[in-house]
Amino acid sequence: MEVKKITFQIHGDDRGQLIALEEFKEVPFDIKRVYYMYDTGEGVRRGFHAHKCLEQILICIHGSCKILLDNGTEKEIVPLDKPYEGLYVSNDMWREMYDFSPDAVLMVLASELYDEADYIRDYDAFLEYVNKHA
Ligand code: T46
Repeated sequence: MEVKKITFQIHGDDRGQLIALEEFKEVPFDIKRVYYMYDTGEGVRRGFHAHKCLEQILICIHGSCKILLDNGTEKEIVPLDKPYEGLYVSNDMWREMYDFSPDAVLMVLASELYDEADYIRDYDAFLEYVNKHA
């Protein structure tokens, strides 16, 4: 499976570092929504779903976590621990997020507004969906 990590340009100077993200530049889609998770409890695993029509960039802007990506055939574990690195996650990809450090802040840029109907939360239904759309 091809994992798409994007390294963002760091605008650093003697005051510190700054990352700027613009749609269709660093981020390959129209950014319609931003959300982030923090204070994730020890041992917690989140996600356990795929999307029918959603592109996202996951950035661990503080601390660290791991992302499991599963396209129905292959699985890949991607560690995220750099505020200047984004993980592109397409639709049709089962995802789980885990191993959050206590200080982790996982920020997500999304191509669509929140829509519960876009979620596939059952793993067998996900496999059926990807096989049908292969
Ligand atoms: C994804 C992974 C990486 C909203 O009201 N609006 C939102 O935009 C989102 C993302 C969530 N919510 C509500 C829905 C639930 O009541 O927040 C609650 C927690 O959401 P959820 O259980 O879906 O969170 P995760 O961490 O399992 O998954 C999230 C995204 O939902 C999902 O699209 O790809 O992060």
